[in-house]
Amino acid sequence: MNIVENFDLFAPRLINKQELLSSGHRACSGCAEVLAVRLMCKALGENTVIASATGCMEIVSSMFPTTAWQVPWIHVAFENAASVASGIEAGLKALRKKGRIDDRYIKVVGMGGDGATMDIGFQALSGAMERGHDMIFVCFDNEAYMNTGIQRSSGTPMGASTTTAPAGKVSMGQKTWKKNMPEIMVAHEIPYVATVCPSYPLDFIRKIEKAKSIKGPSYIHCFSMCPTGWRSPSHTAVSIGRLAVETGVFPLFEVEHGHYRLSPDMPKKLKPIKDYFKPQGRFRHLTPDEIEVIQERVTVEFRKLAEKAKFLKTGNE
Ligand SMILES: Cc1ncc(C[n+]2csc(CCOP(=O)(O)OP(=O)(O)O)c2C)c(N)n1
Ligand code: SF4
Ligand SMILES: [Mg+2]
Repeated sequence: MNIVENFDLFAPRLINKQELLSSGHRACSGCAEVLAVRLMCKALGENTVIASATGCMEIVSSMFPTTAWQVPWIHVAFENAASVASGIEAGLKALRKKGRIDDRYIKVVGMGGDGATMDIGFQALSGAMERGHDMIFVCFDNEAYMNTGIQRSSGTPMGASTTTAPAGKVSMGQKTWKKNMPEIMVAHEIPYVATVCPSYPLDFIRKIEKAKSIKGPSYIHCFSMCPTGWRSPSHTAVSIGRLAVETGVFPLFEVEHGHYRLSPDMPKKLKPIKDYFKPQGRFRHLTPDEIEVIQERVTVEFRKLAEKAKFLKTGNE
């Protein structure tokens, strides 16, 4: 059997060919966030209901009277995607109990951008996770309020230039460190937390499938490169995602019932963050001293994470 036949035989088992977010949407060219949503849908499959906060992924996919969604999908307010998802989950449970729907397992998913998840929808998400709903929440983090014009959020990294944290003579851009959302979710003691990046599609799909298989709440934090807001050419989305992982800026890991595991895709030795900054216009203004301060922080944070993962391996360090 030649390689091509092999590929045909095994590829469908790796990635579902069915597109549940169909083409014809209006995302910018090279948008990694919409690629991530496609991968998520492939991993979730048809028996899924999605509640989506307003944001880029809603704007580009549901221009009236059209929709790109091939699964039941509801657009809700900026603040309450997690509340609506938890309500749908409770509703499905009640209908099943009354025998009004069949026994098919339906996964409920809430999704939002970094603004909808880490800032304005944070309270709703915290409540849904704490109440223990059988749902997944996915944050598509493109590190700013993109669809309204690249305003900074608590997901914007230190030193990035945005329209409301512009770099200039008196400012280096964003002056605060990025909120560590995955750790905040781990502190909720939910069964599963993971980070994903569409530049690593198999790792991405495996983690969504795992979240789907878990009864109870899961949280997925997705690195979502945005060529428009990050001032980078549209062909760089996948390579910048790889650089984020290779430099430790966005480590790939999962936390299952409190146990940390680094993804096998994580390199043994991290690249310097200047490699990650270089192709992005939003970091163009940073001085070597400023880059050094950020590098130090990334190194320390990655060490902390690696220590937690090591603890799992050896059990009692
Ligand atoms: C309460 C409220 N405030 C502001 C808005 C306007 N608004 C809609 S989407 C959005 C930005 C969304 O940012 P994010 O969640 O990061 O998603 P992105 O567009 O970056 O994908 C804003 C400010 C709104 N719809 N509701
Ligand atoms: S602004 Fe960014 S996240 Fe939004 S559709 Fe365009 S590339 Fe994607
Ligand atoms: Mg955003």
